[in-house]
Amino acid sequence: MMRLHSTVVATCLTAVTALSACGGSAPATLFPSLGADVVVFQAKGSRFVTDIVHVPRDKAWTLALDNQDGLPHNVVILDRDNTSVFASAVFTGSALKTEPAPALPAGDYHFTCAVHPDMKGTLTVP
Ligand SMILES: [Cu+2]
Repeated sequence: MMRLHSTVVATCLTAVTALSACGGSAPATLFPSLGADVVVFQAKGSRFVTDIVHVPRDKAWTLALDNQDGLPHNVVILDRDNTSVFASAVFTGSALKTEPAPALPAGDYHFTCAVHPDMKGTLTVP
């Protein structure tokens, strides 16, 4: 667990450095420097700004949570049956953290925040 934590922090520092290089603003094309397998979830004002998210099928990917609130958020992905298939680490913003996410079979999913169940979004795997 300690090793995973260090990896997340190191990745985060890289992301923050990349952000600074971009002038700190978040353009429509989010964080191109993060890599092709990165899917960004942006939380602001206790809602997911990115409330419709697409993830590639049957392929491991990287979840990036851009938490712009001074509140703890995470991303919990649930399948059709409301079964949690993945929950990312909870952290307080403003910060951006990435972590590995598992390959998902095709289907319709939704996501929420473990701390704020009112935060909702739709995730599709084509
Ligand atoms: Cu939250």
